[in-house]
Amino acid sequence: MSMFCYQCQETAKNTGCTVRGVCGKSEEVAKLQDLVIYTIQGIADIIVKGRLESEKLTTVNEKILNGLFMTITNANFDDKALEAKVFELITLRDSLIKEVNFTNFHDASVFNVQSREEMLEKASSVGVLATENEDIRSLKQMIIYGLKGMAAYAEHALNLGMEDISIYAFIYKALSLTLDKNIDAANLVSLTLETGEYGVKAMALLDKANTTKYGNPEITSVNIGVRNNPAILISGHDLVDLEQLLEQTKDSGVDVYTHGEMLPAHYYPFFRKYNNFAGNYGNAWWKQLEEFATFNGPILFTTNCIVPPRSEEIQKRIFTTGASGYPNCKHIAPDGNGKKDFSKIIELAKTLPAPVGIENGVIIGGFAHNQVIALADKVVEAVKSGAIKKFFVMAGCDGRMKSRDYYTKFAENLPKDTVILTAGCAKYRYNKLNLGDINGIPRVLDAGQCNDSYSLAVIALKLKEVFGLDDINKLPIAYNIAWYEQKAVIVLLALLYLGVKNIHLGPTLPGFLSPNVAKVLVEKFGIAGIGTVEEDITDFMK
Ligand code: SF4
Ligand code: SF3
Repeated sequence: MSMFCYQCQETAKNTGCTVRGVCGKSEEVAKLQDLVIYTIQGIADIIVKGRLESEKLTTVNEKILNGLFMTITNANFDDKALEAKVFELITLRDSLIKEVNFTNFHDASVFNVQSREEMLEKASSVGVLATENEDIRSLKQMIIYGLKGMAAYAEHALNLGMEDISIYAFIYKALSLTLDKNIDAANLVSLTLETGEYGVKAMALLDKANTTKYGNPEITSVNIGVRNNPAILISGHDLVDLEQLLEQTKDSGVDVYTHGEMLPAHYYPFFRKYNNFAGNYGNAWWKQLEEFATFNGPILFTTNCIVPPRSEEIQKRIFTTGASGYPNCKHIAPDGNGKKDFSKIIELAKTLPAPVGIENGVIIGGFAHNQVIALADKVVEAVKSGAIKKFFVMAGCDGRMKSRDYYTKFAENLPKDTVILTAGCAKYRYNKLNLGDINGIPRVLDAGQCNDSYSLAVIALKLKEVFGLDDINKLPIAYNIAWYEQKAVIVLLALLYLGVKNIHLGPTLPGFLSPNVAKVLVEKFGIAGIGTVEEDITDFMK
């Protein structure tokens, strides 16, 4: 076996990618990512055992978040960037060692490598399969995947100047425990729930950072057609990158369109002041190969999800920034003040034709917590009168598996007196269907990006309060969540921490769940997979 990765929903045979990732990740990249994680675990162990205080570790905190983020599915395929990351982390680690006064270091805190070859060799013995017991491996990896998602959200918040030191301290504690060979399953189960608790904190922090800077999302119609100007497509989740791109393009004659998870940026009042902010182009990440061909202009990836481009022509138009990366694509790093120079992208855009339209019309969104709570009277009234029988939380990710047609059919076949609450790129499975409204409330309420699943939890907690219930599970809300990558893992753990039961998770249950760990999730939390649309709707509506 040359590599092993089972962190995402599309893992080969739902057991693990062992030769090459279904995502396109090479063996080399998979191993370098394993080593990034191992080095980060070693740093965390030094911090915890050396009792170093997270608030004094500004650079370390930032570099750890970024390193974890680089290993999220479809974020970074750039072997050179990952190799450089390992060297950077080792240098950082060695300087931390000098600050502590204990000596019995874990191998992860002291191993050394001088070259790519040595990195690959080291990675072979420290990856996922280094933990032999499959239940312990399953729990440790679930925690690490949750931490990757948490780190992504914390990095976006940090880019907006907001942080919560307790999140960093937790990340270090949890990573250090994942190195512990003697930790038992019971302790790992409680650490999993604690990961969910900090997941809520990270999402709340990011929500605060986004809304403080950009205002509260409001009901918005987003154009999905095109204009006649040359244009740049911005993908991923980082709103600061979008702000900088809009500032730098505002008088250039170049339009900016959002793609994938950047769509919800249109819901923030702040971005509407830019006349060149033209609309949203395309769908969820996995359709990018065809959509980038017709877009014509440059594409800026701020985070996942990148699909390896098939033609050199498209590859030349792809730029990356932040934790994302792709070999031979220009990566734009910030200067010392966090400012990114996008002039190369803008210059390239000016030489290329305007996008070819692939759709027409609008998408309605902007139903984050503040907007929904503003409509609370209407919503409560509709529930009390029986006009709304049930809400379906269908947040999460989209993906390329054929079986995800389920979510479109599920949305189409839901009774007309139900409302879908969504967030994340999962929405593209049904956000262009004409599902109508209930007394003026649209039947698909999009809160935003995957991290805005936090909004859905806030809405649920508000409804619980309004209806005077003692248990969130007594609300007429069902959870049918689609997952793909590790941000969905932290969203799931956050929901479990908040006490939400009977979540259905699909299109397949995670391959990283061992049979025993899956059993715990089923018995303790009522987690279930999906069946047929008809059976599931009947079951949910009972
Ligand atoms: Fe396979 Fe997913 Fe890992 Fe890629 S990220 S190698 S598809 S499990
Ligand atoms: Fe989508 Fe990649 Fe997860 Fe942020 S863009 S939800 S998959």
